[in-house]
Amino acid sequence: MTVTRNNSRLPCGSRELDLSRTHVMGILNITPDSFSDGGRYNQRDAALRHVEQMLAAGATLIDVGGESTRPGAALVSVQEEVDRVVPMVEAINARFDTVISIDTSTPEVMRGAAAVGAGLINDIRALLRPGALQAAVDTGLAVCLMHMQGDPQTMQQAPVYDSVLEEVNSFLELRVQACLDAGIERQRLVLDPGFGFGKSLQHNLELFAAMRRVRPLDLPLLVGVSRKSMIGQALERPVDQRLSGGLALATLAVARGARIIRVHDVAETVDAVRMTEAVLAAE
Ligand code: 9MG
Repeated sequence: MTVTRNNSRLPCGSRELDLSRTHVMGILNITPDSFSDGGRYNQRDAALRHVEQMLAAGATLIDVGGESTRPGAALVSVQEEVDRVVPMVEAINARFDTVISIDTSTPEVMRGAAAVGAGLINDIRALLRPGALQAAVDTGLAVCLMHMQGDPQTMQQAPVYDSVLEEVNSFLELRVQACLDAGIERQRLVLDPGFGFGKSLQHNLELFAAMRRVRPLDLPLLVGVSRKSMIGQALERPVDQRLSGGLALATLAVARGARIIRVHDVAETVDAVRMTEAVLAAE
């Protein structure tokens, strides 16, 4: 099997990612139940310790999110999301030299986080919220455009596709074109098939198997499957027993050319990614 290694670089604000190798993105959720041992300052210290551990384990990006994207999750107000995410990005940027990604669809969060050191906008809604596309243009940051059918409140109720691969590709092509038309350079874009976002187990498996053909404009791919229900359903495992399934999928994603793997379990995934790349390099 031949995996094409393109040597492109992804400009992420004042930093850059070398996409000739695979990067592990560590997940940092800043929701009230994430570091619940007291007030906001205690939470910030605990979150920063978590960031430090993920970077020591080999993460090269940290994805900071202030709103849960799990199926059925409640929306938070714009002000609450800004208050959760922006000070955290500022604190990470002051202490660590890493690319900071913001998991948000909210223009105010994009602008606020860009001003204090974020490098990448990771938007599960592909910049479709009013004002989000213009905010991404104005910040000059890299952007990850993800496919989702429906919205997080209802997306898993009864997802239907004629062809999941074709629909994901068509949607991503349209969103890439909207970005290019608005003035976002191709070099700043990353794509994500959106595993678990409005997709049944069968849709997720088909899409994963066909990942090499998710290639509008041959842009780099980000893949997020860590602890997701597709692993739970395939293996009949609760959320705290999905690591092995996640590592298998991370390995398969690297072999299929993914450039960024978004995970909770950084140390284990970094080993799986490095081992896979060592074998691919010897091919
Ligand atoms: C925020 N978030 C949760 N799951 C995700 C996934 O699969 N991809 C991306 N880009 N973001 C995600």
